[in-house]
Amino acid sequence: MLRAFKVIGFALAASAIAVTGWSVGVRYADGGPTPPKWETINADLPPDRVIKLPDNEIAPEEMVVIAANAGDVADWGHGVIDVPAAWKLSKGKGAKVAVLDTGCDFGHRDLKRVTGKDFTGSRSGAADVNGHGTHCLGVVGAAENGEGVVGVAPEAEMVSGKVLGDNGSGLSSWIAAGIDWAIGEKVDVISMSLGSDAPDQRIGAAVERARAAGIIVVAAAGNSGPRENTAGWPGRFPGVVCVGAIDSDTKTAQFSSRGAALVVAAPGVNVRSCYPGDRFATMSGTSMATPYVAGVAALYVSRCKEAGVKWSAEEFARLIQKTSRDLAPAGRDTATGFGLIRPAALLAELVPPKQPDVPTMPPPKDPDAPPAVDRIEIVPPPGFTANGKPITKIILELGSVKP
Ligand SMILES: [Ca+2]
Repeated sequence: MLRAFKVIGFALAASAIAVTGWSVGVRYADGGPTPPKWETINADLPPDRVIKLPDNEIAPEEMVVIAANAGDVADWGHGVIDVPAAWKLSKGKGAKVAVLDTGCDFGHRDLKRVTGKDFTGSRSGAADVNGHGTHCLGVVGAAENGEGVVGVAPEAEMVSGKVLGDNGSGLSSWIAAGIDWAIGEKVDVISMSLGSDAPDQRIGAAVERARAAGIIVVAAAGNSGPRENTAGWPGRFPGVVCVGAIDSDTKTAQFSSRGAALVVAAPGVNVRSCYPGDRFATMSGTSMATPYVAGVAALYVSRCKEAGVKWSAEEFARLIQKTSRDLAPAGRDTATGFGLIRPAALLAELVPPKQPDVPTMPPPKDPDAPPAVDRIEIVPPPGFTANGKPITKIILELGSVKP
């Protein structure tokens, strides 16, 4: 039996498209997780530039124009979970992440280092014509290159497995093949912003192989909330870090799927990231929260490798539990798992505990031991006398005088 998988995101119909010289926005009629709003960014736009929407079911909520001189724009989520604090310890160098999605805009200014492979037989090969994959890759690790946006792990290596077709759907066999490819690529982290409401054996077995290979597998809870027990697979497979979405007020997104499998929550509403055509867009979904956590996993692996600390998916899960900021209701819950991920606190756990600075104490004195003697001979200046006698040599013996 073949089962189709769908990208987790919002398919929205455009109600208005407008372009001005200084702001660009695309508004959609049917809502989404928050009221659509205009993103106004100072941009040197030719006034007649038209931003075309990709013709597929996963549409961005807004196209975003980022000024060429804006530097690396960090999205709101970076602030809420304090990614910059984590960057003091790691930016992902030495870690490798596979994003299994709709492919990548390899020409995107922020994703030039990504390589990829197509498992869908698409006419466009491994390239992303959908937008979803490019967006997720940008969240994981858009380059810190002085322009565009910046991802959570901007120095991590990234590979893109195109396991979903250009319409955002894929067969489970493609997804399983992508997982196996990622294992062969020796990645440290696999990020899957895709899901199904039933477990698929092909994918489940591939996830098991990835876990056996020591890979941290991160997957979206889904966008079927707020009803309980809506989280899907592969997020519900054992050992997978199942991710829910919060908004900029750290409230659980309405759409975020709920379930006992939830492990952690991350920013997933109006997330700004890369988009095909060397563009940028905001999108919402547990799809966006998932690469946030995959990016943190990359920082974790990178930091471990650098510090010579052993790392594992189990230890990563343990650190999530220990360091995440609990969100209401108290304790682990079905909306946010252990709470909001806190990368800096998580990485800080890796530093081996410092040994207290105990001064080196001399061994206790042995009263029967002969006194230590330090002997110093000093030649006095000519004509030096003591008690009227000329002195040619002064001998100091230290420690030899008994009281
Ligand atoms: Ca950038």
